[in-house]
Amino acid sequence: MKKFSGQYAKNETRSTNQKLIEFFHDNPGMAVSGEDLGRALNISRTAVWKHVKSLKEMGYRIEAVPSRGYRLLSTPDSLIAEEISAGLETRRIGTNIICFEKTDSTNLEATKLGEQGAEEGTVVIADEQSRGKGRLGRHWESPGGVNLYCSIILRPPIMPSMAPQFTLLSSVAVAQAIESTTPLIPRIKWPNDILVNGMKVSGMLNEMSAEMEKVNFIVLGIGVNLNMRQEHFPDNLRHPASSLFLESGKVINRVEFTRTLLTAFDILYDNYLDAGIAPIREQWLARSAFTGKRVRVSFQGNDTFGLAVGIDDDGALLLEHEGGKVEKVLAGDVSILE
Ligand code: BT5
Repeated sequence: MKKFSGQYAKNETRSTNQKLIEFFHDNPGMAVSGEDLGRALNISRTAVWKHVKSLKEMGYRIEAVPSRGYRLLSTPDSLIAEEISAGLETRRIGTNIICFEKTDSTNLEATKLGEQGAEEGTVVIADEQSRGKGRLGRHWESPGGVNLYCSIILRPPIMPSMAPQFTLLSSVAVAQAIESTTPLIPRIKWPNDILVNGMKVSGMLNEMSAEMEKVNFIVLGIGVNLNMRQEHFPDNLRHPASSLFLESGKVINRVEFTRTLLTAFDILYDNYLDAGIAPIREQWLARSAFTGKRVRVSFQGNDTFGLAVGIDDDGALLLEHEGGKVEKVLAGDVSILE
């Protein structure tokens, strides 16, 4: 598993590459002399040249303008911690970003980090996963170079029974990120899917380490199909699936999408800590794929039918049976009947 360099993105240990990227981002389109860069970064001109070379190897296009210095022409759309952090103005989420070129599962990596005491808001991202996890032991297709696979570590002061609320929070964050980066209209399907035009483009896996009365940490795994093409999808998926590229016809900039998602998440989490789940639940309901529809909920081989009337504050589905009795459903897969 190869970890991209410069994993600590926004703290005291910011690497020189990170500072250089931020400098270029702060001076868009301008040629900056090696001397000025050296002074700003407190390194020699030779060191500047070496760092520019290393950024070029990471996929940055930087031209040397004779007698004027270096100018950034374009940034790579690689999920590199430094690039995601540049311009990311979040309070908690993404203060520490760790990117892998390839790993088994970002949720497994994040769990290991959580056990080692990683700070709240740590984000683990992979370009490719060899054992991407869905719920209930299912597999998440995770080809390299096209999508986003990320896991966020949270340490909220809540009881373990409230942890499913965070699936609501991530669903709303993903939906908002799709709304701000594409013209598409995302719909949320309980408990953990985001649909576009009825097809699954994103799934979430919410895992937790807890004691009886205390959450140690939560790992929120989020997979979003950004630029996946038809040939990346196997034939045997449970639900029709697609990607934002296939639905919008436009290539999605992965770095920009990731920044947008982390920012949306950060704001919602802040909101949650201040005001609880109620405002997030409202935003979830406004995007619900099936409120008011008849649905089937399958769980462990049993099917329950009813009218989906909403969700409660714990993130449970509210299913109304004939006769008006409302049942709280905590887990399962929903299909819309009709
Ligand atoms: C999910 O499970 O939807 C949770 C997916 C979570 C993935 C993220 S990626 C980052 C983080 N690290 C991980 O290891 N996991 C998380 P579930 O509702 O059980 O749906 C899984 C089912 O969706 C599979 O059985 C397939 O039928 C289908 N599927 C698999 N890959 C897919 C994909 N890329 N797009 C759409 N559907 C997919």
